[in-house]
Amino acid sequence: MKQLKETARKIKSMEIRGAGRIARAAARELLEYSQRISGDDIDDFNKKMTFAAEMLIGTRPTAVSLPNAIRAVMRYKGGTIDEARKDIKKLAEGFITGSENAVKRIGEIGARRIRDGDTIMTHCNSSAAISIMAEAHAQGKDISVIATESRPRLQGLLTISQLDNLGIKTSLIVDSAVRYFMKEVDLVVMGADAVTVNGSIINKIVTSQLALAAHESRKNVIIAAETYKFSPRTLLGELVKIEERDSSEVLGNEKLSRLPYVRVRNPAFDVTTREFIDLICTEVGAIPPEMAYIIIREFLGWGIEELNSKQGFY
Ligand code: RUB
Repeated sequence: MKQLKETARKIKSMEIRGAGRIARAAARELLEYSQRISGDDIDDFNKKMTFAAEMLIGTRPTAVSLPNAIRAVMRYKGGTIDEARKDIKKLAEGFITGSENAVKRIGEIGARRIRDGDTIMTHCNSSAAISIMAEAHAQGKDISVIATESRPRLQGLLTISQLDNLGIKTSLIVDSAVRYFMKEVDLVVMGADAVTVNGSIINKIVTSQLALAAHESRKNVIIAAETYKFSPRTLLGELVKIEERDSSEVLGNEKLSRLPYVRVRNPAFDVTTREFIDLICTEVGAIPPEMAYIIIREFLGWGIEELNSKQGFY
């Protein structure tokens, strides 16, 4: 329980962050938790697994990769605890390896869209988006990157240090400079926390402004997103919840307490509609956003019947 709570805390506080990493951490935690459950009553074991799954799902509401990963593991079967543990291990390890391979494959597919000499703009810190840039660079293409700071948590600093380690020339800009620099950009590459059935993508706040500025300048926007970032529940008409984080991330609590009439709003993500997205690069291919439904149906294995049955974890 202590380790389960600690993993949940790390995801909530963003010590573990980025939609892919969150998903892999949750799958790993469920696997390890299943090994630690004591007793020999399978019903009790299942109840404890459900409790753990719910605790992890509650940590961050926007990254759909999290419930998708948890659901992939919670599909386990087994009449005994031993069988259940074995199945959980297989499913969790399968998810983690599949996820790591997906990020690599997205790099290979996405790099084909990058030409020698391109300047790429990116936002926040996305492993899938960086995989594309890293692969293009590894292929010998001379690329440079303009990376946003990504207020308020400054994930852009992670991006510039990862790109720097790879030897990729990078400029850091404040978020509000995205339109100013758009004229120097050849294409935009960003990640996603969620993709909806109608092909909208949800990613770090500012993504939609950046995509709008790119659209205005006729620059292509490529979204790097593994298939488990697609949201099955949007098939039922649900909207992806946008996480609003603590105001202290924007302005320290101390400053705020001196301004009693001020309220700070801190949405962590925003929605970019499909008309501003050229391509979603997944591990099963580069698709137009209009094809999101096919991914949910064919590759995530979700049917409307199963969703309606309200079984499992969403
Ligand atoms: C991270 C973020 C990333 C996506 C995709 O937000 O918006 O672009 O999660 O990342 P936060 P990846 O820092 O709030 O988690 O491609 O690594 O899954």
